[in-house]
Amino acid sequence: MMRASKLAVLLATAVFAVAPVAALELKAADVHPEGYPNVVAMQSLGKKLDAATKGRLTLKMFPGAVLGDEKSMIEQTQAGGIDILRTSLGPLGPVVPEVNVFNMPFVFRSEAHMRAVVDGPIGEEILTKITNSSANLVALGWMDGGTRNLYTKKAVRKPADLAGQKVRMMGNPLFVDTMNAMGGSGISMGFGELYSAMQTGVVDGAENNVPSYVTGNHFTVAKVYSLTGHLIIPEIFVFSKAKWAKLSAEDQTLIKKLAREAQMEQRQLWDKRVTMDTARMKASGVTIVADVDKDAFFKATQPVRDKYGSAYADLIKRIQAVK
Ligand code: GTR
Repeated sequence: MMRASKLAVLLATAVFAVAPVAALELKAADVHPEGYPNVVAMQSLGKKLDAATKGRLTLKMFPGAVLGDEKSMIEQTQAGGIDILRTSLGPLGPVVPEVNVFNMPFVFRSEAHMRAVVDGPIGEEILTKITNSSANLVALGWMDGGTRNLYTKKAVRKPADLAGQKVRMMGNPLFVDTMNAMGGSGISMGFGELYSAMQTGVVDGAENNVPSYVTGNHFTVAKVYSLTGHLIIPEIFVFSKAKWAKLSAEDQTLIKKLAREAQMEQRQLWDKRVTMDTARMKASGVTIVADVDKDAFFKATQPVRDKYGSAYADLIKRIQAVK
């Protein structure tokens, strides 16, 4: 006769073998609305995940900041309320200070330089730093955030043009310091509050890439877009560490693979979107100021790079060495 313990093991194995693996719907979030390149790329990751796991893992997107501003969404992801978040690296700086190297003014020479850095070993290294930090996040990949330029009601060609202008910056002291060094007065607030803050004159303007300037309707209020190019900030998508730990190693590998694909897909969508939105802002009468003295802004912001970059001098040298 079979021993009772052996029977129990067999029964348990049988139950395990037939029990369906619980389906899991991952909650994804973005401050941008439906149709924005980052949102589309994340939804595409979700569709591939659904297909690869035959519906066991799915993704539900909460776009348009319905779950709050970026700072709050980062906190929700740390706490496990959001599973995947696409955020600018900007507001992640106060949580994981090492990422501030990428947030410094003029640290990248161009968007092509930024892409080469995030696609290579340094990009991987920063993702690992985030994952290994105490932030409770697993960093999965990068997205493109283009080049941030200044927009107010006046043309900005040199630091003196910013005198007395209140400019909204993302929530990270580094950015307030950057705007102050550039000659303006930096005010930190959430992206969602910005449109009405500009309308009511709480701020005179802000700075962002073309798709955000257009999607946020900011181009209807601050109609002069000056190509200061002071920040080229990559965006990132991160996973809640608590939820990540519940996934099998195979699922984790699959998600990492799809994350890399999303990184490349978003880039194609991004380039198209920049072209489309540039045409849109021109058609609606925005003045684009191209003859900006970028060298003057570079020099003016040196104290910011000294303050935030001195601890990472080697890393900065390696970034600069990337072709
Ligand atoms: C955008 C970025 C958002 C958000 C926003 C901002 O370029 O895609 O994630 O950070 O800027 O200025 O708050």
